[in-house]
Amino acid sequence: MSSILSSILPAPEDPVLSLIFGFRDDPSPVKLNLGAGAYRTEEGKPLVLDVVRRAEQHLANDLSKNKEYPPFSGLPDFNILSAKLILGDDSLALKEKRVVTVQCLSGTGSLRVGAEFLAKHNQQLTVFLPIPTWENHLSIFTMAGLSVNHFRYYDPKSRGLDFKGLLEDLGSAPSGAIVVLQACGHNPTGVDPTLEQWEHIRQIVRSKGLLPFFDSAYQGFASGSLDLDAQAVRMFVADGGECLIAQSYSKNLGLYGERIGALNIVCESENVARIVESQVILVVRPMYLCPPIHGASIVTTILKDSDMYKDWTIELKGMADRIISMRQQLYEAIKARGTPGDWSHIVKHIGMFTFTGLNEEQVRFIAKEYHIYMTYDGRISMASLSSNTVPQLADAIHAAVTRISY
Ligand code: KET
Repeated sequence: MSSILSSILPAPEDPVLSLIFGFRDDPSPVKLNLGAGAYRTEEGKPLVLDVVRRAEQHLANDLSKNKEYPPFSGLPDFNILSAKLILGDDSLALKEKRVVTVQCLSGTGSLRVGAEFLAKHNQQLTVFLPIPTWENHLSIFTMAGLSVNHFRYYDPKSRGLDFKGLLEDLGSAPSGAIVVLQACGHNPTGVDPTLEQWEHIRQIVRSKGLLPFFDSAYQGFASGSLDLDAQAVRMFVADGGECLIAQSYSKNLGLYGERIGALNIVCESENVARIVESQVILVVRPMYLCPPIHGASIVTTILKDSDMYKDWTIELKGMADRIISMRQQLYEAIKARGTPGDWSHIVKHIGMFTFTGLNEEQVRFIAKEYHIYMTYDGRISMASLSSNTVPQLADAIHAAVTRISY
């Protein structure tokens, strides 16, 4: 009998997986994984937020809850509360019922549903991604059938924003093209535009008739404030134009494995929104019928209850502040070692990640000699560091920079 499956070629080696395997197979007791974008406590452990535990207990005790299918677009209360969280309680677009919100499988699922919807309905099938960006963006938009183009974002020299390059590239994008913008805490660089720069970006996006698609994976995780981290999105929504927003609760509520998020599509009128919603459901239904309810029930319980909501904002600020303090500690530890180069970008960057500026050879050296693992582009997750591990990383960076050309 001929085999169909045995002739399949293996997938190309994934750099992230080889990093994970390298870490897994390293027998060193001091090994440290800074590659994964997941929050860790000072003790290096995953964190389940207290408020999440309370919400789960509340749900377990509520015997009126059942396990019926939700609507294709997810739990209605979850959708309304999520839209308010990103757009603000007093959002005019929400009052005018111009926003379609669909509960999706976290940020990734929201991006994918949005990309599939656009591939079917947008006239212009080109999407512009920042250089660099979260590597999964490329696969998500390509697999949905859109053709991917890029715009300049990060300047390796200044380790900051290539603002001029960004404006030039968006300025020459074809009208109707989709532009992916990370709402805050840019992954992998840690570099966000200032509010003033966002305003320029907004003007160019609107004057060229581009369609902004925000990826909001880190709301509250960057500055510690849910409202401050939503400012860029709200600026675009306030001008009355169209946009898409993919929301994730993986990081800000630590619900990584619950796969809970939402896609918001801001339309020009209530009528258009109704039609858009009917079409988004046609994307969702043949893919997974409807989303799972547990994660959405946790989020809804917290967003509905003012005490729980308040407690969440305190825990969230605690996580963001710990990350910010890791930045300061790492910067000072590197400075104390007299490591060559300017390392101030570590404290200037924001959010979960920092682009250290280390090259691939240095990253491999650090893994081999210091048992610290990061992605080959030199990205480290600040959220996986602790006061105990900062000296180990500072030693490793110092050795890599002084021994291998920088
Ligand atoms: N957008 C960005 C920018 C992002 O960094 C992630 C995850 C996501 C969306 C999707 O997350 P979700 O859990 O689907 O809501 N980033 C981390 C996860 C990963 O790639 O493994 C990371 O970069 O490490």
